[in-house]
Amino acid sequence: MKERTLLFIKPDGVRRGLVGEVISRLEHRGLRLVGLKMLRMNRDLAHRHYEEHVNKPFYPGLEEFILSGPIVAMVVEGDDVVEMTRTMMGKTKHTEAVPGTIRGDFAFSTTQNIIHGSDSPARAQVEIANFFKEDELIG
Ligand code: IDP
Ligand code: MG
Repeated sequence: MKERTLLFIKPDGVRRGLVGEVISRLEHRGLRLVGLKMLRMNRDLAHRHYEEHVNKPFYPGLEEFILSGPIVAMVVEGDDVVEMTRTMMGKTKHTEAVPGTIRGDFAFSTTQNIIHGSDSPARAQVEIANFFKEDELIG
């Protein structure tokens, strides 16, 4: 079923010049970009985005990292895109991410793992609204 998801290239991916590489993989897989922007997250947005993690021990380090530089946020559309992009991203932990996935090819840290992707269609709707206004998405 056609759906949308929220992805962003984290500050490590931007610093390491992996923006084009990541977007290429998504485009080559047949996914359609419907929104794209570079921005710096702030504390408020970080809290809203990572609300399920704010009380976890790793959150302070995650927040410091995610605010450490610009990110490139995008909305992509395709059939079953949430599950498909999670597969393309690979596992959260760098030690478990399989080669061929984005994290498996580029990540060498659990926190600094190149890319975020929504983990369910319901969560995607919330996250898209956190980052994009309706008129920034090209139907
Ligand atoms: P996900 O990004 O694969 O959905 P989540 O469990 O939702 O993974 O965690 C969000 C982000 O928080 C991860 O991508 C990673 O940057 C960071 N993170 C998650 N678990 C840990 C951890 O155990 N130590 C350090 N950072 C973590
Ligand atoms: Mg997650």
